[in-house]
Amino acid sequence: MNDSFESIATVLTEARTIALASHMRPDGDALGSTVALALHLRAAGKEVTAWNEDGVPAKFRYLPGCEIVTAPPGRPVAFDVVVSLDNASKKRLGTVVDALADGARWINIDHHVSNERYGHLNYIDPTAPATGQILYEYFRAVGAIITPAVAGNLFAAISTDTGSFQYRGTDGRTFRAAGDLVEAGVDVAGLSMEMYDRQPRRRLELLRHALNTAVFSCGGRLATFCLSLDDVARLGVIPEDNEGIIDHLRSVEGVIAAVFFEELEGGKVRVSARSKDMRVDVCRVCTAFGGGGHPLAAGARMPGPMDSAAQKFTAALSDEILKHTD
Ligand SMILES: [Mn+2]
Repeated sequence: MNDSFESIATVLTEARTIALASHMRPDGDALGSTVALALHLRAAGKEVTAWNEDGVPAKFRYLPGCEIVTAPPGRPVAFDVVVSLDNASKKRLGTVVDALADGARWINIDHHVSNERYGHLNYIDPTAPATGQILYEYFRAVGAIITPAVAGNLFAAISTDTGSFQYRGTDGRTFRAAGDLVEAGVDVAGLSMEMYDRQPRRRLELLRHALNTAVFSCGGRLATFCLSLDDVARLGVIPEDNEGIIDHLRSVEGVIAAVFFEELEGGKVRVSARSKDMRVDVCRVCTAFGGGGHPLAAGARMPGPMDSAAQKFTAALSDEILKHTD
């Protein structure tokens, strides 16, 4: 099913101009993977362009070499090859898609089980805990030199996508990669400080609000939280502050699934869902609403208003919980 690392390497070697792209509202895995591959391809003499709809949010500026990633231009540009990273479907690239002229060969490297295999070459490994893990294995397979900067980006990608090496899917393979990356020059304490111990104060205000307004239902097994545009304005939060807030609800004893509903400009509602029980598959529920992701971490965008979206999603997820747990 997957194309080989060798065939991917061949296509990249033959290309002169290469564009890298990852999903909108990027996380550490999307950006760390993008920057790592960009540095590798630049060192190989390629003309590399790396885009994300949101550029590099401030909280990820610690990624070494991240200034290589910019927001896309408003008109299409032609490339020999496009590499899409950590991105389950083309539409999740957002405005980056409009900046990519037709005619490029697409390489799709990802670990989302819901990946739509939209590349000419696809390498999808849902057993990998992060796209950064796949890239690490790719670099090893093709004999690439892993510089300290590449190692830092891959380590950050794996660390953030595994909840700092805690989530299911974190196994010996993950730690072997991490150990190897540390030996390649990662400053673990320094990088971890940047990733986890430099939260802006306004994020704490958001957390305070979330804890004050969270709703527990389904016999305490489901925790939900809504963030309206009014809340966003009042608290002064920006989209990148939202990541990880849901984990505080998920971490409560007895809670099996947690959901975060966020009202977006334009009337849509962004849904982020987490589960900590393999029997409760939030990807299945999100897919029913046009989204996707992983069994234990998934998302969707639903039509508003927020109250009705939250009600519909909560009902579907409650069904999933009641059907599969006792
Ligand atoms: Mn990922």
